[in-house]
Amino acid sequence: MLLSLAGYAAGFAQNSPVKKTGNVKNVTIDGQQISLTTDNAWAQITVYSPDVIRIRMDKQQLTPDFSYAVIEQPQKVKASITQDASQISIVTDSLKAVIGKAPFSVTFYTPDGKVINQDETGLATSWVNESVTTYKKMQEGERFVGLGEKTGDLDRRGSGYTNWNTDSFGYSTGQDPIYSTIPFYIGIHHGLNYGIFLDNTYQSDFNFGASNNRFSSFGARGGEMNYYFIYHKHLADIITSYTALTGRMKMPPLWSLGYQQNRYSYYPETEVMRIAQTLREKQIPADGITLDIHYMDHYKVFTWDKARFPDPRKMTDKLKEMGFKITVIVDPGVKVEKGYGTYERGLAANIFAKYPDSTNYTGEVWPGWCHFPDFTNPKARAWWGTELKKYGEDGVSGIWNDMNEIATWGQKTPDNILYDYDGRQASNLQAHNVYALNMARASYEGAKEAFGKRPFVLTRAGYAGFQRYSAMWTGDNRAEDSHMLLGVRLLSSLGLSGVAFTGMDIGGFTGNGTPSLFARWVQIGAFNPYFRNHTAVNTKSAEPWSFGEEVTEISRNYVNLRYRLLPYLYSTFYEATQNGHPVVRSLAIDYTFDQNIYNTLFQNQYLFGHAFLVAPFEGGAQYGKVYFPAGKWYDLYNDEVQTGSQQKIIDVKMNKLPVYVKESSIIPMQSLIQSTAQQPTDTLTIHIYQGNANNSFTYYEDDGESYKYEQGDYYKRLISYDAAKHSITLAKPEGSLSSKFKNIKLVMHGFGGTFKMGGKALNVKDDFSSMIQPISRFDPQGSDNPVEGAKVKSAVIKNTSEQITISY
Ligand code: MIG
Repeated sequence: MLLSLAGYAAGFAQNSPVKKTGNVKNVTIDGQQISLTTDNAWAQITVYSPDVIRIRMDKQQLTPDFSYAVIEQPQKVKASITQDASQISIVTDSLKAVIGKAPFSVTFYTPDGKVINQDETGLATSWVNESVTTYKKMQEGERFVGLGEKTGDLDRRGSGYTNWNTDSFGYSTGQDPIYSTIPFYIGIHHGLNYGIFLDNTYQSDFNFGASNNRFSSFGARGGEMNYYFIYHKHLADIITSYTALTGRMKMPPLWSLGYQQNRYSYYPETEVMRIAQTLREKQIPADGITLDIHYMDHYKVFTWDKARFPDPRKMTDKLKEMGFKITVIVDPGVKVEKGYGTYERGLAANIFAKYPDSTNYTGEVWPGWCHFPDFTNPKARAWWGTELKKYGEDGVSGIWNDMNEIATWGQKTPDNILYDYDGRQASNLQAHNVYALNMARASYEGAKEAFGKRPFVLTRAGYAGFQRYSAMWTGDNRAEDSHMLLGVRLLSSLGLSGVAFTGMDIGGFTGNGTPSLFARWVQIGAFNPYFRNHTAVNTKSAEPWSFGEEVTEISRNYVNLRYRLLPYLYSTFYEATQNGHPVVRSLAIDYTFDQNIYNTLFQNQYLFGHAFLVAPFEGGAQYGKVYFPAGKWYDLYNDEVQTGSQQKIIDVKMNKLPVYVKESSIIPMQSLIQSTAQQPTDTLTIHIYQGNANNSFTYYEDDGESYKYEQGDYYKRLISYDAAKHSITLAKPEGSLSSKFKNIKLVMHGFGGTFKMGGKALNVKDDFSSMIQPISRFDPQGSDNPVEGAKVKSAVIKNTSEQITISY
């Protein structure tokens, strides 16, 4: 009986359409790398760093390694790799991995032996035709966050997702997939967290307990099983390791952090000028105007419609004088049209994606029938860069990459389109998800050359690693409350997935929003990394003033705050260039093991940088529930203190976004300017909030437009708050640049008593601080309302380049 059952099982396994890895046969250990074969597979396990282990497997011999995402080589590390008859064990300073031999299965442990992550041994890794999947045992209470631009909840437990870059006009709040692919997620359980990055560009699928209660899994429809396992005690460090693998953004041009005005589309030139003038007249600070597809001659990329824009250079010059930079949209489709320069040069350079019979693939999109540059071909990327020179001459400052999923009418790019894949040849099945990454790369590299300054680059689609080249916005959202809140979660999730520079269409792309929705959205936008107002072609006007006087005033209030916060924001971006941490910080980063933050009531809350807790609510909300994580929190508007680890119901008004400042925060601000082309006054105001936690902030300045900072041309200063020692220290500045601020005004929130500087009494006065004045004169109680703000202590000191120590 037993025998026949076993025989049946063996027979089943033999004929099964599911091919398992099976048992380990041969093992070779070579330094930090293990190569092995199993019944059905070849595998390679590499210790990448003490915290990162890479696993590659295929049902054929592994082919030479190549990745568009990973730019880091394995570090030389101390790792002990040993084996016996039943297992191989790998021990580094930070983790331990055990590879079971019969059958092949992987378990990751902490150094003290707790299971972080383990294969579901009965399933492990297997193939169904060309699809490969790794199954992990679902841990008790396990949560999952990240995976990039994915709809749904912060905690992805119970859901499954697909990565296949898709043009998703007016997507629903649960739609999947949408535009981009970042196959990286973070698992959280029992006070532990780990990251898994599946570097496979084919359509990939993730299952976090959807339709099953046994496993979480990740896999792809072709190619290798190729994943990086990352373990750290703190979630933030997982993001640092992930972005060490896939790269980090460079400093953005300062102007791109200002407010950007857009619609589909502003034309002709007089309309663009009217928008620019109105922003200045209404004193809504702004730095950018974006031109959508109607600036082109019949949607032909790299052309201008001469009737609408007779002299682009003259226009961009005039706008520059007014403090505006122009970003133009580019679509990948190049119209097939004799005599059209870009098309002719593309043909001559032979850089378009092809069918297997060597004819160029033709798909239909805005300009009509088009060929598509094969951005996976280095020649095509260089060619695109040459085409971009024209925009440099025209005085363009930003490139907005749209439709790069690729989007075509019909939405079905054929499987058999062939791509160069940097000399390796790949079908559309393998190359589709990296098309946009390579377009963003071509735009970034080309524009960097052509503009002679840091370009601003924006993309709609992408693959892991695109953060090296481009910011991302979340595409065609809807002018609805649920979309505004979904957008916040999309930015949070992108942040968890290594993308710091993100934004959404403020106000909503499709449909017409209400004034209260717009007001709330602009408030949230002021606390988003990329801050752009946009709306679709057939909607009502959606500039702030289109919603009436009150919304105009609310918008101005928050855009003003944004501009005064630029020193804080720019420094926060600097941090992103150093450690990959996002600007929109999901609460899962700093409060990973606090179960309340995953409550769907609170999942839209986030930190903007380290200091501001933003609590987004619907436009028309009258009240809302806020969760305050551990610590002490100051109301941004009046310094009222909330103690953490509790929820509170608060009143919500249209003119006021609930924002709280974390205790011990250090927030540098500047005087109000109308654009970054204007200089603020020479006093930097540093707000410091009394607290019981230590804190530090790296203040950073550079010229805001060149790459000279890479040669040390910056001004950087560590500001530390030592709660136990009762001191605030501004370390000696680093870098060869001097600060544009000659004075520092210290504004101390929540402090009493006396202050000393360098041992001597510091002259501190009682002062009143108001970061923002949200009470509008349209508020029914407006006139009765006292001006909002807080009693603080302040002192103005010289910004010397010696260490400055303040004690209290
Ligand atoms: O087929 O260029 O997501 O922001 O305004 C639509 C026109 C093409 C889609 C982008 C949107 C842009 C629009 N584009």
